[in-house]
Parts: sequence; C-alpha cells; structure tokens
Amino acid sequence: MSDAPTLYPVRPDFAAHARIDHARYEHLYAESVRDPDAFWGKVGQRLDWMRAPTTIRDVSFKQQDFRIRWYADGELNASVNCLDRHLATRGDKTALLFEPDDPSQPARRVTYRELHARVCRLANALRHLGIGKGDVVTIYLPMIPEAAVAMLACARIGAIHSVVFGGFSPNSIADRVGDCKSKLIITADEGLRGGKKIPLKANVDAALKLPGTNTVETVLVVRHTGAAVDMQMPRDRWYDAVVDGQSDSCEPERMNAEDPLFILYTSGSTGKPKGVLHTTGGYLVYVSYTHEAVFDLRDDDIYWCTADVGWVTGHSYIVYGPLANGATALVFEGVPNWPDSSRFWQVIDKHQVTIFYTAPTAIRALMREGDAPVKSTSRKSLRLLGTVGEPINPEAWRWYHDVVGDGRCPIVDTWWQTETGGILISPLPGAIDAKPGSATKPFFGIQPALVDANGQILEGEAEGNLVLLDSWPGQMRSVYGDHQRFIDTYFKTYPGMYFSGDGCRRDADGYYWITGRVDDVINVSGHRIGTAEVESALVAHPKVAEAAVVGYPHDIKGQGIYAYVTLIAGEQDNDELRKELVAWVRKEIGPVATPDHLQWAPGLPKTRSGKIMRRILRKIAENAPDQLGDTSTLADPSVVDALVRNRRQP
Ligand code: 6R9
Repeated sequence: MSDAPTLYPVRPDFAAHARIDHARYEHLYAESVRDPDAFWGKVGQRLDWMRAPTTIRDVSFKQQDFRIRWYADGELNASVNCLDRHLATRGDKTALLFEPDDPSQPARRVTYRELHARVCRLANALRHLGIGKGDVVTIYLPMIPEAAVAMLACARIGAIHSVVFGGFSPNSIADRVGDCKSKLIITADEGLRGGKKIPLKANVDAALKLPGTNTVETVLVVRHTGAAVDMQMPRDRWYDAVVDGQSDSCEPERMNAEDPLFILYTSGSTGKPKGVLHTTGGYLVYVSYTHEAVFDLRDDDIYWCTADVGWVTGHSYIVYGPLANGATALVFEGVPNWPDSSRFWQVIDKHQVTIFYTAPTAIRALMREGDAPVKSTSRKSLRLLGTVGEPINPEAWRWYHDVVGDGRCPIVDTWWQTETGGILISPLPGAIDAKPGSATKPFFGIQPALVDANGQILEGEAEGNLVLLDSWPGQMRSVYGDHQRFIDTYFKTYPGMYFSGDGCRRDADGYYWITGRVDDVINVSGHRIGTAEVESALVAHPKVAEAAVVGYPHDIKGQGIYAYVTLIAGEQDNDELRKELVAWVRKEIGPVATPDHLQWAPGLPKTRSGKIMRRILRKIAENAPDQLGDTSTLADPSVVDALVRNRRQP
C-alpha cells in the first residue's frame, strides 16, 4: 500500500460536465465569505417563497447578543418546495424508489404527483386529529416511503417532527417523546431488516407505559408486515383508515423561515440526548444547495443514500435535499449483507443508481468479504460515490474507489453533523482533487478554523480542535426546550466560535483531515453514542455500582464501546452477568449502544477529586498500556495495574 497514490486529481471527463469546476469553486468560495448576504441571498432564490425574504443573515456568536437567524422575514412551506412546485414539470417523475428488505418482493415507485397526494391526505388526517402548527409528532417507522410522507405531512401543516430511529428501545422512545411532549406518534406494525422483524408497535406500546409520555393522544399504525398487533382504542388508529377518504389536496401552512421544521435527538458528552432544532428556510436552502453541488446533481440521476431517516443524513439527503431538488431518491429498507453481501451492488444494477452515498463502516464490512461479491455485478450506472458518518481510512477509500467505482467514479467524503444540518467540508467532485481520508475543503460560506486548547487560532499546517467562525443557513438554532444548553454546549468552550467536538488536522495544501471526536462521544458505525448514556444505563442495573465507558478502535465499526463495570459489594462477576449487562444496555438504549467489550473493574482510576480519568481507560481499551502517561495524580494508582492485567486481548 505504500506506493498507493495519495492524490486523486479531478477527472477531466467528470469536470467537463460538472456544475462546478475548480475555477468556479475558488471564485464562488471567495465571494461567499466576502459578502455572505449577497451570496446566500442569491442561493435563497432557489426556493419558492410565499413571501420573499428581505433580510438574509442576522448572526452573532457572541454571548451578549447571541442570535442565529437566516432569511428571517421570509415565508415558505417546506412540503410545497419538495412537492407542489415540481408538479407542473415533474409530476410523473419518480420521487421515491422503494426497494424492500426482501429482494423477491417488488420495488415500488412513488411519483411526485402521488407523493404530493399522499402527503396531503396524511396532512389533512393529522389536522383532523387536532395536530397543528407547533405541535410535535414523533415518527418511529422503518425505511418505507411512509417515513418521508409523514415528515412532509408534518411540514405541510407546520407540525414539528421528531424522527426516532427504529433501532431505539422503548426507554429511548419514552425519553424523546417526553422531552418534546409529543401529541401523536406515527409507527408501523413491524419493521423488517435483513429478514428479521422489528416490533415497532410493541416498542411504542411499552414506551407509552413509561412515565412522562401521557401527552400522546394518538398512535397511527402503518400496516407494513401485516403482523397482529395490540390496538388500544381510541388511542391507536390504523394509518390507512384515517388517511383513506381524505382529500388529496391540503392548504399548506405559511411558515416563517425561522419556524421549527424538526427536532432530531443526538448524543452529546453529557446527560440525555438533546433535541437538535432545525428551522425551515435556512435549512431547506442549505440542504438543497449542498445536495445539488456536492453530488453534482443532474435531472436524470438515480440517487441512493443508504442512511436511515432516523439520522440526520436521512433527513437532509434522502428527504429534504433530494426532494427539494426534484430528484429521484432510492429508499432502501434492507441491510448491506442480506441475503448476501452483494445486495448493495445488486440494487445499484437493478435500479441503475448513478450516485451512491454510504458510510465507511459499511464499506469496511463489505471490503472484508473480498472483491467477488462486487465484481459479480456491473455497477456501470454509477458516476459518483460518497461517504459520511466517520473518518474513512485510506485503505477503505481506495477499495471503494478502485473496486466499487472501478476507478471511474470520484468520491466525496462529506464531513458534517446533526447540528450543522448539511455538509460543511467535502470535495466538489468536478473541482477539488481528492486525498483518501481527507474531507478536503470547506463548502461555500463555511469558515473552518483549528484552535488549540486555549482557543488560539492555528494558522497553516496544524492540528487542533475544529471550530467554525461564522454561521451558515443550515445551522441548528437551538436545543429544543433549552436554549441556554445550546449556547453553553457549542459556543462557550471557544467564545465567539461554534465548536464541533471534532479534532482535525490541516495539511500544507489546506486540506482538512477529521481525526474524530475529542469529547465523550463515541462514533460506532457512524452512530453517535454518548459515553454518559451507556454509563447511566449500566448503573441503572441493580448489581452495578459504577461504570465508565470509552471508545476503542474497531476494525469494522470504526469505534467500539468498551465498558468498565464495578459491581456492588458482594456481587459475583461471571460470564452470565456480563451477558446480562450487555443485554441490559441493548434493552435500555437500543442495539446501537451494545457494548463490544465489558471488563470487570474492581476499582476505577480517579483523581483525588473523584473524576474518572478516561484518558487512562482509553489507553487500556486500546491495548496500549505502555502509553498510560502520568498516573501520579490518581487517588489510588494501583487500580490501574489490575485493569491492565485483565484488559481485552485483541
Ligand atoms: C452527518 C453525521 C457527526 C460526527 C462528526 C464526526 C463524524 C461525520 C464525517 C465524520 C470524519 C466524515 N463524521 N462525517 N468524521 N469524516 N466525513 O454523521 O452526523 O450523526 O451528528 O455525527 O460524525 O465526528 O462530529 P452525526
């Protein structure tokens, strides 16, 4: 691998037809930071406004007069921008192309006209059920077209949606429903993934027995697998029954640009997951523009993003960005390795996918299966590949490029976050030479900087913490119900700057290389898990006295979850209890948070003030006991020896 190229220049054949070439990128970037009002004013015109904005940018990251407002006097409706405005020109174009979990079941196409009608029917039904502007609707659905229908129906009537990933447990649903005081939940009887059934309705039932969830008046249930489920009348209603008979036109709510569009819960370094709040105008401008520019979108593209709508990638780059752009987006219910590890590539051939956007963890898992499952398919339709969710290691990047893309397709490695709404750092495929493992250069209007621990901005080649010096339209606006937490979490560490929580290096060419989280967030297969969440799940078990959780390098998942557990006095550790605790965390949070390794810890390394020294625990988990560093400030240095002796052997 040592002689493998480190630079993949823009392909001239790609650049020749690309929307943005190198010169145009440089020109537009300079303009976007010199005069953001003019730049974003112009970009904002890509949407249909009910009232065109006259103010574009109104931002201060300073504590005293903190505000983030974009297009603040504009009015629009997101569903109108994703649906109605396409009807005249693209009514019969496929909006959503649904590929079910089971490949023997037929794929389904939903045209823009049908999607519009389905969204209107559900929107009318929701209004009929008493849902209106500002109410919160929780969506807990599998990857089926109804997920997009539900999101857009909320947008149509000004309700705020909160999508909860189908892999979360009843406890996690209850936490999220309780936090945002949801009035209605849209779910399905069951989900399907890799041939396995996921009891979505039963999970909702269990969640609604938990305290704090009594705001929920109605549960709409999509009949998906046809499984028998408990229906508790009058709370539970079949989706079909309430939607059938509704009119397929629905007057859209006039929304202010800064009215909330959705909440999405994400893990941070402390406490419970926070409800990241995105608003309507700036978000939609930003996701539609980045989707078009980064993926060099053309009208005849078949675009496939493999994310789940339960994560921000599904919100921005399956639903809102692509549909605002009138694109055809593939919605895939299944998994990469079922019925076999050729599934992704078979789906690409079946639907003639041209743009494919997935996560490094999937690439690494499939790479491990060798080239044959890829080579048995054509993939000739592909013209562009993308990745998101975590740093991609150069080996996986090259395999993706050489084997999946046959050396023919550029790769866009897109860095962004739930909080950023859309892509902030990424190559534009016709403009920026790629380097495997680097997200390369900032998007228009994005001003990244690296700072040291004291907040000093580092110039030139440097490594530090990644901050953003100025706002962009897709930026989150608040933590739902706790605006101060928003300011404290993101703007206090380095006053006047947005702190991403990521570490990053900038090379001599000005390319950005994200090195991973520098806070107590673990990135497991591209899913963010707060160490504090796993710890509080563990200590909720009656036999656990204390727990400390860290991330460690994992070949496929990027990072794995390593839990150190101290039992209460008198409890005996054994393999059975270990399994029980792992299952307990799965049940408390969901399968995404399953610890990969659980080590018994008679004691945890703590400072004299009682703070757990995670630095040491991370080194032990990494199997690097020779790099523990200074342990002299520990209250009891001897606990470290015991942990080192009993550490995981890779
Ligand atoms: C979109 C999304 C955000 C965190 C982020 C960073 C990591 C995402 C990345 C990447 C390196 C990339 N991350 N994309 N790291 N290269 N291309 O994933 O949002 O779930 O909020 O995660 O993911 O650590 O801070 P989210």
